[in-house]
Amino acid sequence: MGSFEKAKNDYKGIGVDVDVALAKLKEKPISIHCWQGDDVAGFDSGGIGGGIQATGNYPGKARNFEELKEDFKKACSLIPGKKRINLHASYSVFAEGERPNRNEIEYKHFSPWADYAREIGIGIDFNPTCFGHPMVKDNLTLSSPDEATRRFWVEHCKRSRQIANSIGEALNDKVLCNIWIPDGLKEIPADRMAPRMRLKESLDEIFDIKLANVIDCVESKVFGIGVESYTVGSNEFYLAYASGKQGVYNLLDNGHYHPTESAADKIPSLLCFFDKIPLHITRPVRWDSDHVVLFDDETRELCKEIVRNGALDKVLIGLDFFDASINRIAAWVLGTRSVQKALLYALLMPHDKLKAAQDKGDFTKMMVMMEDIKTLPFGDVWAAYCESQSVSQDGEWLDTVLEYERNVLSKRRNT
Ligand code: RNT
Ligand code: ZN
Repeated sequence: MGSFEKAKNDYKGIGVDVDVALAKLKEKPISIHCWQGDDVAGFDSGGIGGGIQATGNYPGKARNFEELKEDFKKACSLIPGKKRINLHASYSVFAEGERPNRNEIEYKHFSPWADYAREIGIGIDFNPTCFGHPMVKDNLTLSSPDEATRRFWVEHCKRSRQIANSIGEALNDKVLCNIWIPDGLKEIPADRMAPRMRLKESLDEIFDIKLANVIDCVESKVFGIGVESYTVGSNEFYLAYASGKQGVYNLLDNGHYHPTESAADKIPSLLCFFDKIPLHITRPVRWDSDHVVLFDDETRELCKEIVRNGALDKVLIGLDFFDASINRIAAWVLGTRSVQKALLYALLMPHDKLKAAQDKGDFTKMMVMMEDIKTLPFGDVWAAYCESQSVSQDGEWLDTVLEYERNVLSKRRNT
């Protein structure tokens, strides 16, 4: 018996059908963030900011549209399953001599991305970019007391939704459009409510019209660098907003909660009320540091909650990390494969049996079963999946990335 056949038998022994698990895994798209490829720099020369930071200076980052596309494609070739690319509005593609401001962008600045996505057979998701721009005043955008500033960002977000809608139309798909803003204060505020009322007003205007190809969502945060004392778009603010606003969803980013909070636990809570949960999977190390996602306990817990609640179609999985200290293509590949492994791990659990043990109050059995699963031959199933998807195995794909580094990345100057 081959090792995969033996693994299948072992999982059958606990009541799990490996083929069913693999069939589900290969249909689940992961939205891979374009911004790992260039440390969130973007093409409109805004750069990063807004309380987030990419640390490190590993050479060879993508400097333009062509390079980012090439790098992303290389990463995709090493990742099994369905993929999407998550774009930020700062990745607009404009003609020589043209430089649209963020409140002037149009679909034409993103149609080259739609062509690319079609060419490599993936979907697109979208985000307005409300950071890294001179119109961010005192770390405020949609909640700014300065009306010109607030209007600028409202216009940017409105246009971003329209662009997302046109991308959806072009690709015959639904595009997730996520609003995250950096707004907050470094110091203890004198007024915590007025900025939130202004944010609410801005959002109401932005979401004023329904767009057929867009899934709208808002992303909260706990704090950012330089904005440690107050975040306008807090968890409670956005959760309440999304509950009251038809068609707007609450995005969970597991880096945006207090370190002892479980982001996984939030998934079944929201599933009681929402038919969709957009999710950013990241790895916060002590703070919202956005390290590369690993096949670790936190990622597994997130995926268990998705799978055991039958929510593979409801939870829209995206990645959100930006590590500039390692090969950026390896970061993409490792982070995405880690999430896929965690999904597979969760798909290979006998959830009905575990739930039954819980309901019967048989916590001994529940605990022992959960522990026994950990030593089953998971790696053999993952290896069989990679083979069936014609992508390199663990232990092999890094060589391909390093060859690309030698031939392509190392030739890039000034990065
Ligand atoms: C920031 C949010 C947000 C960004 C990206 C670049 O804390 O997580 O999602 O990381 O939009
Ligand atoms: Zn995020």
